Amino acid sequence: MITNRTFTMLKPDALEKGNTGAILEKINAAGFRIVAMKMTHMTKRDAETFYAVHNQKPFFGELVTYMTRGPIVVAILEKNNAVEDFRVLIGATNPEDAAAGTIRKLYATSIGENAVHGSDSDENVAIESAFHFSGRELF
Ligand code: FUP
Repeated sequence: MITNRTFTMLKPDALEKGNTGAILEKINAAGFRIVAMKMTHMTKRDAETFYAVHNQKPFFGELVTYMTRGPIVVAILEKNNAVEDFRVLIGATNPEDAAAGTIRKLYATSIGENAVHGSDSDENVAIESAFHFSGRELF
C-alpha cells in the first residue's frame, strides 16, 4: 500500500549528542516534507502507553527510562510511500545491522538507544500522530 505520511521521533540520545539538525537535514534531503513538528518530554506514563506493545519484553523498563530521560522532537512527515521509505532511511533497529548512510548507522548509540523512531504501518502513523499532536498543530 502506498502511504503519504509517517510519524517520527528524534529520541533523547539524538538530542543529547547535538544531532537534531543533522538528522532533520537528512530527512529533508530524502524528500520528506515536515507537516507538524515540536519538542516535547515524555512522562513515564506517556512512554509506557506509547510503547505498550512492548510491555512484556525484557527491555521495556530500560526503554521507558531512556525515552523519558530528556526531550525528544516529534514530527509528522509527508512523502510518497512515506512509511516504507522512511524505514529505509532510518535503517535497521540495531545500528550494527543498519545499512551504510542510514540515520541509525550514522547517529544511533545502540539497539536500545537508536536515535530515531519511524512508524511501521499506516495504522500506527495515525495512532502515534494522534498521541502527540492535536488537529490544530497539523499543517
Ligand atoms: P523499530 O520499529 O525499528 O523502532 O523497533 P521496535 O518497534 O522493534 O522497537 C522499539 C524500540 O524498542 C526500539 F527502538 C528500541 C527498543 N528495543 C530494544 O531496546 N531492544 C530490542 O531488542 C528491540 C527494541
